[in-house]
Amino acid sequence: MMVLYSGTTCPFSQRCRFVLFEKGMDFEIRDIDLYNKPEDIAVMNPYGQVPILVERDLILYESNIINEYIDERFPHPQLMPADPIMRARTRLFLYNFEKELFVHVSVLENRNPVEAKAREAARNNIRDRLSQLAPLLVKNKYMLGDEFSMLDVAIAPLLWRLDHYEIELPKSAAPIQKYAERLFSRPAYIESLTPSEKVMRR
Ligand SMILES: N[C@@H](CCC(=O)N[C@@H](CS)C(=O)NCC(=O)O)C(=O)O
Repeated sequence: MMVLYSGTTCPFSQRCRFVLFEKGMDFEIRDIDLYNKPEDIAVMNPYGQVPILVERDLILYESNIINEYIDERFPHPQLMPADPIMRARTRLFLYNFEKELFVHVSVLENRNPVEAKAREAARNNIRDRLSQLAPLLVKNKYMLGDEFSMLDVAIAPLLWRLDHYEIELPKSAAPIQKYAERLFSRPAYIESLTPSEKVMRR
């Protein structure tokens, strides 16, 4: 059985919980206290971070890598596009998300004190980048069109945390809010939430 080591408020861990519940297979989630990390975390992941997925002698870290593995291991419903060109584009998009959005999420998630100025810059960057994505979601139901995909999984935990991070989107980003509600109403999304995440959003 797959075991996911997960942070109860970690957006990257939530991505993996979301995929596990979408697939509806057997797995175990082990909550890790990030303020008091068990020693085996550093043994399994040289960067000392969660999420980590363990299946027999396979140990994986990095949420997107874990999620692609789960998607290939349990192909239904398929979350990466079947077509190689679309799959490559999706990977590129995932990479862009990390470089342009989640690098700033990591600043806001940092447990060591980060300067207020740096936190404010992170919030502004996230707000601006999300606003740029809004036009895409006027006509698209999901990031890639009609089909729910790994891109939606990757971004959902950030959209859930906007209030929590004190990020206010401009009115022009209304399509993002509607899109977010669509993601949040998925049964697997609701199941993926920990009690600490449930209270992040009013
Ligand atoms: N790029 C990683 C980021 C994971 C990450 O930043 N995890 C944080 C919690 S949200 C963590 O484990 N922090 C513990 C630490 O750095 O000591 C991924 O996608 O999995």
